[in-house]
Amino acid sequence: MQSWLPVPESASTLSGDVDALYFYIWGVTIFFTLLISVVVIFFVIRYRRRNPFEIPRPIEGSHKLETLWSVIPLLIAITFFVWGAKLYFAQYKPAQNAIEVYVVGKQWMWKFQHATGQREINELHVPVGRKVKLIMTTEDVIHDVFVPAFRIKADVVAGKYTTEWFEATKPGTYNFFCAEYCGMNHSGMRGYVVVMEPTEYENWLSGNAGQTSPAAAGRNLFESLGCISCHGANAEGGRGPALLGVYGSKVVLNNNSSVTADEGYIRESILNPQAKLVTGFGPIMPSFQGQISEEQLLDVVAYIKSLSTTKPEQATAKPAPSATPSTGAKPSATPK
Ligand code: HEC
Ligand SMILES: [Cu+2]
Repeated sequence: MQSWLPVPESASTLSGDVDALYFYIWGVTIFFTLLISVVVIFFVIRYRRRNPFEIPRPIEGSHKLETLWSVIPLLIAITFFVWGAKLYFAQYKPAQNAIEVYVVGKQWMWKFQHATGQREINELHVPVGRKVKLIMTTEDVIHDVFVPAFRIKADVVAGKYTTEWFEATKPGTYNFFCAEYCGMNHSGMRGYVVVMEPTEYENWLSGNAGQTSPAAAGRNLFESLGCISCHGANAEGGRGPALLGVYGSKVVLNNNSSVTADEGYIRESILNPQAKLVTGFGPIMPSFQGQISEEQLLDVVAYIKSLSTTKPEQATAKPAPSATPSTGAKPSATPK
């Protein structure tokens, strides 16, 4: 869209479609506002009382007319709905083959972590022309990730993961806002998405290497929290189910229903293991609620995801050998 239009810059595969729908609704609204205003003014003049003794003749109703002016607006409203629903589904369908970025909001900053280990605060570097999937949560109150130039906006809610994706179409630096009032410094809870050419992005990634990937950090936690005693390859008697390949698979539960093991399911399995029991296993897993921060939880989830090696993205996020001590796992703002 051109800059003379009253919309923010447009820089994602979605933004053109969102604007088109927006201007369609806008156009229809203006058309009918003008039409009705003109007709009202015309009737006021045309049917004005011409002498003080005039008594207006009542007009009989017309079913034909009534039907017409009910059905036409209905059809128009349905076009809004169908078009809007189409866009909604396009945006909320999970992205395939996306670069995954973990996002944790807290009063009052945004923390990002890339699958390759880079951590950033209030700044997110992504390549142009690739889908980027954000897996988001919060350490405290509700926040909301809003990137006007990409036309994406989604709440981040305590106790669960929400996801959204975008594909940037133009290199540049775009505003990133918290769009849910979250306390005193809400207005300062903002940052930038830096969209780079693919080669530039590769340089950025390699220039910021040397940090523990979420999967590697998660592997360390998996050991230090004792998960490995029940879920390890050599856990005695297989006290817990093997986690290899569990991500993305269908898990059969002890009530014979089944769930797809996505990030949300793995999260729940750790914080509230009794909520969904895997068939054939007893309720012996302790809850880790309160023992693990949101960031650590994302690391463990990333580790368990890395145990399914079917997806190309996960190859880069392979856990480091546990003998190598991890360094630099603390979040740090990335120098530009
Ligand atoms: C005392 C043994 C024990 C410990 C310790 C333990 N688990 Fe479990 N875990 C189980 C059992 C048993 C199940 C299956 C029953 C259930 O769903 O709760 C399970 C289920 C799971 C599942 C769901 C697996 C599936 O196939 O759907 C995940 C994920 C998981 N655990 C992760 C962890 C993580 C991460 C830790 C460490 C923070 C951990 N567990 C610690 C015993 C354990
Ligand atoms: Cu906020």
